[in-house]
Amino acid sequence: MQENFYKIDSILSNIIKSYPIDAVGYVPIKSGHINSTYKLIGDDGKNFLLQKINTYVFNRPEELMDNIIRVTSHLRKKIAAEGGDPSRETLTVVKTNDNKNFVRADDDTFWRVYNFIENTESYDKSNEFLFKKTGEAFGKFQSDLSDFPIDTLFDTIPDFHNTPKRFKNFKKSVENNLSGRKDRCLDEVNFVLERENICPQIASLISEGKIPLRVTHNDTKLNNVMFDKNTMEPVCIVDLDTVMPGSVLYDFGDAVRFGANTGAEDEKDLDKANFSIDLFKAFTEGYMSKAKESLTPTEIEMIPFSCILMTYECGMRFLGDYIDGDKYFATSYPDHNLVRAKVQFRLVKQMEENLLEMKRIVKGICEP
Ligand code: GN1
Ligand code: MG
Repeated sequence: MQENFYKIDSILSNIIKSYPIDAVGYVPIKSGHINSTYKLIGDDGKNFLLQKINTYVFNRPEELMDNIIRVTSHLRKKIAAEGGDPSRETLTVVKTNDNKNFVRADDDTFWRVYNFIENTESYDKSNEFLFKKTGEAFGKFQSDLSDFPIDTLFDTIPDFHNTPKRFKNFKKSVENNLSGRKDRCLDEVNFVLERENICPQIASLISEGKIPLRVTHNDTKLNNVMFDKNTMEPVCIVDLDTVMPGSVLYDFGDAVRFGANTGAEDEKDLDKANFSIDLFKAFTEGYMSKAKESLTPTEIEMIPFSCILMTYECGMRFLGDYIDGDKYFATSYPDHNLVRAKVQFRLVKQMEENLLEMKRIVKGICEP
């Protein structure tokens, strides 16, 4: 059955004319806080995904596309060798009529098109089944890329998960108080400042060479995994914009931040947003079943802490953006970033209380 769609407007039509695509309409896809995404409805039943890249956030879009092409080519070979379907199990960038991977429009906006992966769905709300499968998907992603030549990747957003640097920027935001909102979130500001000592704990392991740089996804949210609607198996990991050299701890910690939360990332009723140790266990089991062999003992040891740090870092980014006046993350209402930050800090607190149990679980799974 054909879904309801809008007629292609002049802006989109101006982009689509650079592609060998005939679209009869589009459906806006509203997940994601950064880019704008549209499903293009093809006149012959073949659909596409069109995205306008936010160049305030991604100011080197050519490099970003180069990373995506390299990583998806590598994955395509792995998937084919395992007898999988590369056109479904990783993203396929559609070339323009003059064989480019993107379009830069006259107004300097930057666009790209992917094949649409049919009969799949992503989830914003976690459960143990989905989250264990998500762990398997990201574990496999990590292990499929473990032999990727990391030096060929651009650092498209330098210091993306450099928490000490994020902390410095946060302090600047508080000092400048551009929005004048600082007084409305003093408790949350103090929550961040009190934890300065945790900021360098992963960054220093990297700079001291105690943990390796790997190809990391850097945005391992549950809703960046597409599941087959019929089999409920994970099919494809999407949103490869932040694929860069990084630590596996970023990917593990960020996945738990989002998926081990019993509520939404922006849950207004804080009582509903709780860290679930069962969800943490489910993800760890799934992830380790695919990636355990490729991790070092130090990485494994730091996994529980990484969840605290990545959740804290994300909360600090939401709060910093709230104080800056919502310049970075898309928001739907004035306090949206503050609500997001409050959820993250509640999770941080609960993870701190559960740290010993998290360590016990990781140990049980990795050293049975
Ligand atoms: C942003 O747009 P989206 O949802 O893919 C952000 C991530 C955050 C995430 C929080 C480039 O990702 O770092 O963790 O929001 N992406 C960028 O939901 O900053
Ligand atoms: Mg993203």
